[in-house]
Amino acid sequence: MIIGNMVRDLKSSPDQDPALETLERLNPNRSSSSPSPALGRLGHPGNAAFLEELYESWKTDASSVDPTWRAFFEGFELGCQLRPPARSGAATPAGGPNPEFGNVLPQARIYNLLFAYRALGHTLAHLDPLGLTPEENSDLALSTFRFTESDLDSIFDSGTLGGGGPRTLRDILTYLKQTYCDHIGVEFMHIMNFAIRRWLRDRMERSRNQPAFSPAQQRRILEKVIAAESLERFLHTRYVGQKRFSLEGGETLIAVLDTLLESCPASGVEEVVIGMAHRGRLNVLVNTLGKSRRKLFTEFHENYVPETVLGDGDVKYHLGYENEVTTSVGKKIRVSLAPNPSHLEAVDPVVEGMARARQRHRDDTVKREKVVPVLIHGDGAFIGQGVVAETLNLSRLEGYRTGGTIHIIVNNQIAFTTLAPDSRSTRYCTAPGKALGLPIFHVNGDDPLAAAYVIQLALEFRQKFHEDIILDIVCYRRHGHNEGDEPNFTQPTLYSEIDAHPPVGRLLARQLLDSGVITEEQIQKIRSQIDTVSEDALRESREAVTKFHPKLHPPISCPELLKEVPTAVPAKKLADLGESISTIPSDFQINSKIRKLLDTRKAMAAGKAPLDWACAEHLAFASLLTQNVPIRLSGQDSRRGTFSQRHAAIYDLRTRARYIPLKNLSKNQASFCVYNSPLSEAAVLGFDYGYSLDCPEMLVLWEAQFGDFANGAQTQIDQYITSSESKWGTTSRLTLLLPHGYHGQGPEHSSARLERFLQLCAEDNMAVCYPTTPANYFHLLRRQALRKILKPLVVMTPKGLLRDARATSPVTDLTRGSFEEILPDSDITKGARRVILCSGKVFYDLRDYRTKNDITDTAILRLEQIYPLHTQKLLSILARHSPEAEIVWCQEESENMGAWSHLALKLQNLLGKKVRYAGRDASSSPATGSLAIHNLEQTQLVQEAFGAPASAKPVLPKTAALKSSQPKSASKPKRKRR
Ligand SMILES: Cc1ncc(C[n+]2csc(CCOP(=O)(O)OP(=O)(O)O)c2C)c(N)n1
Ligand SMILES: [Mg+2]
Repeated sequence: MIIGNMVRDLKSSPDQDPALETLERLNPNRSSSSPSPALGRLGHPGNAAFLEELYESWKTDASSVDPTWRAFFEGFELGCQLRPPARSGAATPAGGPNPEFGNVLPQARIYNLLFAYRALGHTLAHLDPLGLTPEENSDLALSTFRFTESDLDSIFDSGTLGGGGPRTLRDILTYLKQTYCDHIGVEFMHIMNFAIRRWLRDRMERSRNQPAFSPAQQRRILEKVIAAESLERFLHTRYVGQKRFSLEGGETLIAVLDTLLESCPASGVEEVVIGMAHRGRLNVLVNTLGKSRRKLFTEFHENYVPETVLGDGDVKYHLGYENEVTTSVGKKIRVSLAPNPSHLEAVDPVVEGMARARQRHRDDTVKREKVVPVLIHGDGAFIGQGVVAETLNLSRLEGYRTGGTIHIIVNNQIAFTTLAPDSRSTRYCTAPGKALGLPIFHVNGDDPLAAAYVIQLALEFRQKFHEDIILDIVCYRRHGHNEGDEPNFTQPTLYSEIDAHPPVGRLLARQLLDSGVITEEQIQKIRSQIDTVSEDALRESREAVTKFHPKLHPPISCPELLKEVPTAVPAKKLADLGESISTIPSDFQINSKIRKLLDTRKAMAAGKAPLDWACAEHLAFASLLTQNVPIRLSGQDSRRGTFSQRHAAIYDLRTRARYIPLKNLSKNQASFCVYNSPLSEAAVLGFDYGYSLDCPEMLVLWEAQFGDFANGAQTQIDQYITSSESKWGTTSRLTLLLPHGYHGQGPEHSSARLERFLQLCAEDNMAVCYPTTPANYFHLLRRQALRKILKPLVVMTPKGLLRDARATSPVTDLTRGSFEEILPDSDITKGARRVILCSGKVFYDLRDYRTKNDITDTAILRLEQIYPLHTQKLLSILARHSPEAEIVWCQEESENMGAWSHLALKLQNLLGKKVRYAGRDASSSPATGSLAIHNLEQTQLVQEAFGAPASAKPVLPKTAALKSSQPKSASKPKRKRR
């Protein structure tokens, strides 16, 4: 019955974890996903009896129960025998006894104590180099567990603590404090996976979270800290006032990264991909990646002109770098630092994509243990930027996993001039990691050995569980935000403390001197060696710089962008591919509508029915895959397609087993990866961009649900996709599929903001296309995959046209020709007296109007590629028509949107005459919410393109309403359709 009571005690506690503590002990092999039958029973009323049965059995024959039960009963008996005396009336410290523990046996309260320290010990940890000893946490006070000082020498079963066994309460507390309240504070009890929690607990308690480096390792760690300090000091004195975003106060980072690289060979890691922001970047480049000091100092010189970047270049603390680093045991580790823009944390998903691509190249797509992504964050940015949460959310998803990222936060406890109370609503800046159930280690930045210990543990954890982990280095910032910034304006008291605080290198040197690990002479030698290297490099860089002659580079241009790429596919091949993409295993039961769709696809590919968009896309993909071009397509609901058009994945009706025809074309085909992405734009687009950088052989496509949602990833578009070639010389063939087109569905579903992409076009940085036929889309996709040059492609893709009979192609258009940047008019081929230029969907409305109204003097040309504009082709097509022909630009987007503002001046300069605009008026929101108004507007703009007189235009209800509300005195009423 005693045991029965105890289980009841445990169950009666509102805090279930002490019970879990017991349960964990009872069966350490239990994982959260597969509860053991025995523990399953413990959750039921019969569990006390069950325990007693076991207890009896153990008493009769100890070997009749498994070893963990044996340990439990031994401990339990011990606990009962050594039951402490009843409580005296000792005074209770702050917080007072927890009434919940009123009737709980002392041994059970010990388990509660263990649990409490594991969960909350970090609140007492000494984490802040500038801070005082943390205050008492009443939740951890002895009295809370109904113990007093007089219990300290009583012996209890110490549960799972460091291997368990009997210990005095005093020893238990010391053990817990050393492990959880010293220079490492750890949050891990929120992790719901028991196996992980247990592993962490045992790993930490075994070592009491105390580093145990050999003397040589300790000296190496000190050397790294000194190297970090000395580089900063050198730059500070030689380049006074120049921005470098000093690492001072956080130099421990360099020791941590070194320890990480040193630990790689034994963990099977061959490559590390790092993403980081400004802070300490120069230091990481030199002291981690081995970039030469000479090169760095050269970049500081005022005459410096980037050698490798053709265009505008970027500031030195944004540049990327890649190198092979040799560890102390002579093993080589590939280390790269991704270029990053100023926009904090934008680099995160890019690094994840790069890492995944590199894993692919190293044939590491299952365990993902050879390539490790490392993201270094600032405290302000980690909690503040949404892309952090988006990136964390990618970490366990099939299409985006990288086997675990090591996050390191250089937590200098300030963001520019902003302190934590204005920066976050959480205790720690690491809080986003908690949502994912990640282990979070906070470490005092003044203890590089502790931080190095944690990074070793982090790598071990990552390699074992393939999950993200966070190391938060709590440090400070020695100077202002940058070196020209005066921190005393805003943080005078903090900075007087920082001014008085000894550098971390000095503290560690003192510690190692005291423990006899190093001598003063050795330390001096390290310092002087590093300084000599810097001095030599400075001299060399000054010599190198005299050879620089600043000159302006011509803009990048890429005439190949307009070169024809053969993309046709023979009819027989298409028919065969059509067969493959519509064949499903015989034991698959599929939806009858899908069956019909596949049959239609087969007929289309065989030339028996006109091709639609989805079929053309499938055939483009299939033909590329069988030409050995791998494809990755990711986006929200991309497997089916937002408009239920693609159906790249087919599901069995009974089992939901998935079949992807494009993966099953032939034995030797390239891989086809299609993923439904999470509901994120910034992280997913960033990821796919990063992937495309390091997988240039692959056609990587990112698809927006509707084109306008791409603006959630505007940072990735502005800072990476469109400008990275100019800034960093990085190129990519990433393709963006952005559903676009006005169908009267309202402001939010009409526009992919074509104008934004066109505004970003310069120096042949990318192609922006708005194809009108499935055939041209087919050729466009193939061109993008097959041509050698790497340029991003932005495609306005259809919505309504997906099922519009007008927008189909004969299969013969796939078997000949190539992508047409400009489609001439196939009906009015010459002599037109008016030429309407347009792009995309509005073409069909224009053509219908012309047919309906029997107009024979107007040609309609389609700019299928708006950038770069094929001006020669355009001029030669226009030359077939009357030289006096009126040229009209017609678009369905509002005047301040679409392609008009990009093209107006360009066309006028090219043609030497004005181009008339026919389209919606400028508007603040892209489209009307009313279908009726949309239809009226659409009719009107088409009429206008054909020169219909203004009086013939229908009067819109909205216009009338606007007019009546205008004050009488208003001059000429402005036409306003929206
Ligand atoms: C998205 C974004 N917003 C604002 C800034 C301007 N900015 C540059 S550094 C910085 C402070 C960053 O603080 P933290 O993340 O703690 O890094 P620290 O500089 O302290 O290392 C700010 C606000 C930026 N670079 N990016
Ligand atoms: Mg900071």
